[in-house]
Amino acid sequence: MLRTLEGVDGQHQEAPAQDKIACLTALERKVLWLSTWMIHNANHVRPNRDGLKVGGHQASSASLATLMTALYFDVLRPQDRVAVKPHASPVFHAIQYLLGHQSREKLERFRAFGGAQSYPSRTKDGENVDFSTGSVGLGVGMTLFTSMAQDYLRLKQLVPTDGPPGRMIALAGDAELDEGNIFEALLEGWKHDVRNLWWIIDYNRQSLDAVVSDRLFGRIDAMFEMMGWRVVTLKYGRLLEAAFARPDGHHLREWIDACPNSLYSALVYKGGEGWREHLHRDLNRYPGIRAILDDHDDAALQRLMTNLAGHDMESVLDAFHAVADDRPTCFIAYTIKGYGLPFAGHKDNHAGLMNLDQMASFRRDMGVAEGAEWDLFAGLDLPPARLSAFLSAAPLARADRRWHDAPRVPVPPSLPAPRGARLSTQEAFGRILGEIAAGDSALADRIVTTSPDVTVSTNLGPWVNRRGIFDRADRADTFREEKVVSAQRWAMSPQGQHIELGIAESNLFLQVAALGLAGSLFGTRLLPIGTLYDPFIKRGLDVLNYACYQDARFILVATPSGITLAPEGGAHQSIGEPLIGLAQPGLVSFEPAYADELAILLRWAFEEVQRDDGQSVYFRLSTRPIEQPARKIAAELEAAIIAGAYWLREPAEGAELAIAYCGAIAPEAIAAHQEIAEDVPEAGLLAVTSPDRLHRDWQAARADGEISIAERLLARLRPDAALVTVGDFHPATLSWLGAVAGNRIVPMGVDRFGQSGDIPDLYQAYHIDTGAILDAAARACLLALR
Ligand SMILES: Cc1ncc(C[n+]2csc(CCOP(=O)(O)OP(=O)(O)O)c2C)c(N)n1
Ligand SMILES: [Mg+2]
Repeated sequence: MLRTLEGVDGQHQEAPAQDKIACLTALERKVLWLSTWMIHNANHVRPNRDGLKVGGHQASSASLATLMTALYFDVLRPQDRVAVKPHASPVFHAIQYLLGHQSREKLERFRAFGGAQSYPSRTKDGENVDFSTGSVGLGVGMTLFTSMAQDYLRLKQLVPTDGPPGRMIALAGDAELDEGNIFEALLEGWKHDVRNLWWIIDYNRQSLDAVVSDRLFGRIDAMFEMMGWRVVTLKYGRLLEAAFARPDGHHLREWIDACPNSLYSALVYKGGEGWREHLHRDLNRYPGIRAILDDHDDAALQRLMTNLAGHDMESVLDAFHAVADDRPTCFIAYTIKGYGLPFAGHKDNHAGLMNLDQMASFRRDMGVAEGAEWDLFAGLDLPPARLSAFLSAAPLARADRRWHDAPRVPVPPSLPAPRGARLSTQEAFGRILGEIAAGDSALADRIVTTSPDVTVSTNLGPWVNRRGIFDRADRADTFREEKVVSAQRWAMSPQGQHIELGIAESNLFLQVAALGLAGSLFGTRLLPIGTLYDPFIKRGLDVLNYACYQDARFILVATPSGITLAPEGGAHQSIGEPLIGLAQPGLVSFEPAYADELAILLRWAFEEVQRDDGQSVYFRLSTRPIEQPARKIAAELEAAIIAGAYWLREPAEGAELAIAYCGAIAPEAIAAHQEIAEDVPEAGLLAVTSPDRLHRDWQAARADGEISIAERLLARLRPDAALVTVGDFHPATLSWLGAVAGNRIVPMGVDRFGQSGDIPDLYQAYHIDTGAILDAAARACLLALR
């Protein structure tokens, strides 16, 4: 329902100069044309080789043409960062083209291989994209966590603070607000007193399938206000406001305010005649309304009735320029989906494309001659020189590069491997980070940790105790002040290096993504480490994918994991996560068994996340303390640990059996191997630290016609030797090893979950204990002998 919401609480600036309005209005027309044409060209002009619809969103783009024109050509400053509604990508590309930052060729290849992307992408479109978008809701949340990252850097003086901070801006579809992650972010932002954040909601009251619920949206402004935000509603444009000011005009306002979203949309589609019929029926008793109807022909009446503020350049500029402080601000901008296009307001317009006839008449209206479709200023009623001068004066046109090159953070040649006869990898992680925290290296200063309420239980305690918790304000540790004994020191200050989040894994992944882009966005690298329980990776999986897709760099520590967490119980067990680690592009995963391996891998990870062609790194760690090998690791072994596998017990040349294990199950594999060695002394024991690295290397080597690491390792075995693979994960994680050299594979692992118990009981129940490994090996060997 077009009900009236609370308006802006700041004062309006002086009306912007008429010249500016004239230029922006002309450019808005061009943006609408180019975005519409770009989609039309891709669907109807470019040859189609596979018969698939190319698509693009003409209606969703038209909805944002005014708001984005105002932002990009006038309001944005170089330090501002924007997440664009994914399906307004054509508008974004058109604007970059007008600013001279995008080529015509890429526009002509919109949605083609190597062309401008369907949804703005940092990795494919490059430099001008601040945040990738695509999965609705995530770009919006991303701006909030990037604002926190900006605060983190500025409060520590890690970036220059002489200039004003950037505003983190999201252009959101109204139906994006159905995504829960937005509200998770909103609550977290309130806790952290987030600033410099604008969420601009394209309130066209339509989603993909439907018209947005009137009742629901009526609550949205109250929700933002409850979280301390300013809500600015851009509802009626200048024409409508003028009509409301006429005699009886308030009846027209009340009529529109009470008009259900669905009826308003339908009438927008029907046009002047439809409005006239309804207004005549409902308001004919008011002479003032009759006068308004008489003064407007059908076209003028349509223009009047669709004059919402989100399409009124002056209203938009006034609203944006009126906000001068850093309070987070939500702009609810009333718009029309498909504004200016023939299917405006039609409920089925989301994926609708203009047909050839519609395009021909739109082209005539726009005054664009055939062959002049890509011209910057064709069909506009201002001289090209004036528009060109206006464009080059826009802050974003004058800006240098939008991405920063940030110097790398030096990483020491080795990290201290924790000592101890029995250790878990989780404890080792805590102790390694604790040691780093105690030193004063550059590395220590740039690490920032974050966790969704599992800081202590993932062993970040030693780090946090030394480096403190981040907050915009100094806050004492009350328990400590009251002399209540606790192992945790939780004082908060701007100097703290741990960001404590509430329980929401989506937020964790957005936060590490934002911190992991700090180098590019703000010019100073941070090395984020996020910790969580392994099973809850799935809770934030799309967000993890989103973070990787835009090549944010971070380290993930997932612990506890598997069924090895034992008494902790079934609901917290994880099975398929190593397969996620294997399959997720942009993320390399490790599951080491020993503390010395972890020290090597963590050091490598700090380098890897900083390499130009590097990736983020996921460690799957365990809470199970296991006996540690007494060894000194030579360079060759170190390289093998990083590459993904090494022979813990080397097989004799031509051995007929080997066991390959990964992670905390090492003791069972070692015990089984020892027993087997009594009968088959030449049998080998392969320690796998990363199924993922091994697999990728195998794929790459096959493509390049080279010999893979796994192939070289397995070459020690007889060609038809049996290979038993085992880990506390789904058996498919390692079963592919059977295809490397054609070994007879016996993949062991976990494919059910839900029981609690101690490790002996659980390993036995799920058939990954020593006895089960022995049985598998015996069966495999018998088969071999037959
Ligand atoms: C997570 C996710 N689910 C579904 C989609 C498919 N999708 C793309 S746009 C859209 C509707 C969005 O409506 P709204 O945000 O109001 O945008 P409008 O086109 O109206 O501006 C949907 C469901 C998506 N991109 N991401
Ligand atoms: Mg919408």
